[in-house]
Amino acid sequence: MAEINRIVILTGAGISAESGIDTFRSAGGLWEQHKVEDVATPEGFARDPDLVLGFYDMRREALAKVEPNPAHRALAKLEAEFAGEFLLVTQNVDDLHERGGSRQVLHMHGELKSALCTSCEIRSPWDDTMANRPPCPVCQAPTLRPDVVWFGEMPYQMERIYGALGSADLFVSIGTSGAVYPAAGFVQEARQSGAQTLELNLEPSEGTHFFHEARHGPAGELVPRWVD
Ligand code: BJW
Repeated sequence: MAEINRIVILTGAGISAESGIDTFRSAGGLWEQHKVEDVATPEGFARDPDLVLGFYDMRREALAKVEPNPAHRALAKLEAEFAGEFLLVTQNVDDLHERGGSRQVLHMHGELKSALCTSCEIRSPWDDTMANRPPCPVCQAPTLRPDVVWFGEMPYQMERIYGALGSADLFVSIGTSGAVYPAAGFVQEARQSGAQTLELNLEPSEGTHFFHEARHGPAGELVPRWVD
């Protein structure tokens, strides 16, 4: 293989599964427990904000009880040791990459621990006081929402991501079903630009045939083995 100078990694819910965070589409996953149109669309939030806020409160409480696993730590080690350009893009709203030691993480679907004001568009931390549903700390409007990307909304920092995919030598997708766009299309974007592409997932994803190579098994085993 040619020399690798630029790596883009994409992670999904599967990388946090062994830490004890529910994935979305597995049996018993979040979309079996909740209707996606009720809790992960702007229309659902407009209809019943309390239901949606409760769903994200529950996810935040679950996050407080878990720890990063060897897959998160292996990616932090790769970032620290790799001399070239490295971009870690996650679809996850948890903070397990950061707690596992990653320094730069691009959260394309937002973050559980962040609030977004729909009036002034300022972000603020989602801390314990938020259980009382306070107004925006900056403009005082009662218009705070979870700072996450729902269906029909534009994921964050797409220009930066497509820029990195356009010059990547290696694209690695970890723990994602390939069911949600635009992330599901990153492999084709990277391939078109000449990158080698690798899938590391429990099972073949929906887009597994787009990858040059696919390895299947638990991320907690596959990722450290690949990094070492
Ligand atoms: C393990 C494991 C272990 C288990 N080890 N692996 C075509 C083009 C563009 C858009 C569309 C399109 N067709 C339709 C759309 C619209 C829509 C979409 O994709 N719909 C699909 C259902 C078809 N997309 C959107 O609306 C997006 N916005 C958008 O497209 O804007 C316009 C635009 C166009 C073009 C360019 C740019 C913009 C927004 C999508 C927002 C998704 N939001 C959510 C919720 C976020 C907040 C929250 O967390 O609550 O994001 S939905 C949910 O799915 C969440 C996830 O990030 C996302 C992906 O899920 P993920 O991570 O893949 O999880 P799972 O459960 O699906 O898979 C887990 C995998 O892990 C499985 O394969 C397991 O096997 C594996 N696994 N254990 C390794 N131990």
